[in-house]
Amino acid sequence: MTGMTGLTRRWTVGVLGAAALALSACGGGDKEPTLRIYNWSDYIDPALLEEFTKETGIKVVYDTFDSNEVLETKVLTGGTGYDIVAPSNHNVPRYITAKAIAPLDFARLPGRKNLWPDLMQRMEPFDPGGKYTVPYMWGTMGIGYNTAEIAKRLPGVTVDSWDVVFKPENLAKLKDCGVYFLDASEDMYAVTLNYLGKDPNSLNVADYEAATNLLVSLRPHITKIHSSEYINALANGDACIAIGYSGDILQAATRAEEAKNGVEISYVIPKEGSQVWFDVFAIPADAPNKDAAYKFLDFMLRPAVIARASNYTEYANANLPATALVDEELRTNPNVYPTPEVFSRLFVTTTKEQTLLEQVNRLWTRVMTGR
Ligand code: N2P
Repeated sequence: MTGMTGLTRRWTVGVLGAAALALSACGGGDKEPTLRIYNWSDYIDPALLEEFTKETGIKVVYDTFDSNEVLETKVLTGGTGYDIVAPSNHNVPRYITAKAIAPLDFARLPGRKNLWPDLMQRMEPFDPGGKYTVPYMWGTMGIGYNTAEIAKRLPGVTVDSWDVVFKPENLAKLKDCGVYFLDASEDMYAVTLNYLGKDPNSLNVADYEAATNLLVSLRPHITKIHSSEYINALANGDACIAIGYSGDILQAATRAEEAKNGVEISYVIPKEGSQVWFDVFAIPADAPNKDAAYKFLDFMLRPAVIARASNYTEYANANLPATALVDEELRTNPNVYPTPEVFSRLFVTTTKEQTLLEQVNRLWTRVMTGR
């Protein structure tokens, strides 16, 4: 990790490592081809980037974001300088309409044959024929919690319902041990609307107002609304409950285990149902190094490579032959590779018009400020 600007974190992987960085800092190393990736935080095994660099001689500059809202604003504006970006399914149609991402040349992606037909089918409404995107990881939204701390505060309660986080009287009892919600308006409204018995893909602003009223009433009990800090907060005991993304919460559990700090974190997809999402790689229309982007996409399409990415991130990937290569514990975990029963409770977020999103984002400001 070599630097950080705002919400963006940066790693640089050069062919000659530190020496190359020093050279480029004084203007001597600028000749080497560079691939600039903008991906979600905690979403790749850094060793894979090093291997890609070793194999291709392409230096990787790797920046991270932690919400679709941040990514979309940048990519739709253009001129990001990135060669690879990673939006979620429901954002993709807006990128395509805005011509912000480039159609893919399939001839340059022989590894596409490994993509899981079922996953491609699920992406069909967002990117028909997979013309613009290559699915990367997919997962769910749910609740991550510290089993001991929740048992102390909500004795006898099985954490299997959104009631635990969406009933103000429950959340009030958890406030003292740390409560984190995602700062991701579309994702958060989807699960809140679903909890309220409304269409999680409602196009009706009044439904979003009702969801906002609930979230604002919970705000005094929420420690922090943030989309990536909850991993460490759960792992080190600063948070006892979080609404988050499946693999992130599994990573929190792993970090706590590795730290041997006595913290045990569990993940649940609540019984009322939740969102399943699919993150994809795309090449911005104005990407400076499309050649490097294709090389990277095809590298990530190798079953052995993407299986390692899953083992590290604890998210399912979209590569069929890779499944057998994913750690058994992960590929048999229904929270990672959902069974048909779990799948029947999941919904997919649809693409909304910009005008509705603007109204929704204004309402989200009320949630953030608690007013
Ligand atoms: C990775 C979170 C990705 C999930 N930290 C959201 N699509």
